[in-house]
Amino acid sequence: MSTKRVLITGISGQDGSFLAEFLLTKGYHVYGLKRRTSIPITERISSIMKDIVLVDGDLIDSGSLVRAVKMAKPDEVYNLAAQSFVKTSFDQPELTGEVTGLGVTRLLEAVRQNAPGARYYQAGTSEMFGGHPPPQGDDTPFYPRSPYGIAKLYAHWMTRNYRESYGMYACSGLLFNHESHRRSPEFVTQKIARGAAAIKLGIMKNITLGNMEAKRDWGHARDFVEAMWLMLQQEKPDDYVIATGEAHTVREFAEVAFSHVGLDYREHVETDAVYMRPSEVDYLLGDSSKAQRVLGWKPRIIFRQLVEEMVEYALAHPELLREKT
Ligand code: NAP
Ligand code: F7E
Repeated sequence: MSTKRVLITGISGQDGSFLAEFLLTKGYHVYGLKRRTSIPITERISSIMKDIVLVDGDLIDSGSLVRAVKMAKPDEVYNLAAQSFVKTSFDQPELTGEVTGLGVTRLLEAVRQNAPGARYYQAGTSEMFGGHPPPQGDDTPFYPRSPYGIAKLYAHWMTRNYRESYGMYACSGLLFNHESHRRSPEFVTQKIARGAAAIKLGIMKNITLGNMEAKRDWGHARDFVEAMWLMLQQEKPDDYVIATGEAHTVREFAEVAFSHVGLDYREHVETDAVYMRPSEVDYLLGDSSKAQRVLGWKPRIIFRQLVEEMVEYALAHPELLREKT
């Protein structure tokens, strides 16, 4: 068992909660950065609260990051905090740049000055490839299509720059979409999974979506957080694409989710331009062959199993099914 110490930003989010659970099983002392909210958002980490230490802080507040790094004295830092919803990044581009972009520089600087030997993971994204045709792999040029993708690209280059300038062990994971029953309700997979369950249970009649032809390479968050950890266990720091290598349309996701509960999605899914984006990323399909070769990582859960797991969870938790997204 490890006696390492880790600081996870975004511990209350989907990935942060899975990563914290995973690192606890490996014996890590887990510290999590948690921003202040008027009611605590700790739903995803309620089962591990007694095993972790939460430190108040925010990516827009340098002092709080320095304090968190000094408290945690980390061997590893995983920066998962972000304004992570692409649609919101068009409505709040400045906030997105501040948190998702500049926040990374604040954290890198806090680590460089206070825990320079710590290994650092940056949550990069397939949105950085954005408009480049598939498949997107480690050598694909970047072409972000949203303020979110652009903020993440800045963060990615800052991470590389700290590696090259200061010799920090800093890695970017270029992760394609990954989902789970812990996904926030506004993302399309959760909206569909909960929608299908709610309609099946008679709670709702229809759901309304935007672009149903967009293609995504959807994996499972539990698989993907293991890849983050593997990146920090190598001899040398590097960046890696993480993806399943299988893409499906939003329409196909709806088809599988609704048919799993015996319904025809065509009778229950409407579309409305309000859910369209000013510029769309049409087709993401990742090539993770480098990660498979070097890290020995490969996805265990792929499309159909993921969809069915999300729908089953929603069916078993009707209390979650009244949120409008
Ligand atoms: P998520 O569920 O939205 O979690 C984001 C986390 O960041 C939450 O804990 C949130 O806190 C925290 N946060 C937001 N603003 C903050 C701020 N100003 N200061 C400190 N913390 C802040 O996202 P996720 O799906 O777990 O994704 C984890 C990371 O991977 C993100 O950086 C995301 O952009 C990136 N990523 C995700 C995917 C994906 O498909 N899931 C793919 C590629 C990259 P609250 O709980 O208080 O809101
Ligand atoms: O959209 C389309 C939408 O919001 C997926 C984040 O984790 O992955 C995620 O970003 C697709 C898009 O995820 C609705 O236009 C149709 O084409 O679930 P999403 P995303 O934008 O791919 C990347 C890798 C990240 O890094 C991000 O942090 O679905 N779509 N109708 C819709 N999307 C939403 N949200 N809602 C709809 O009604």
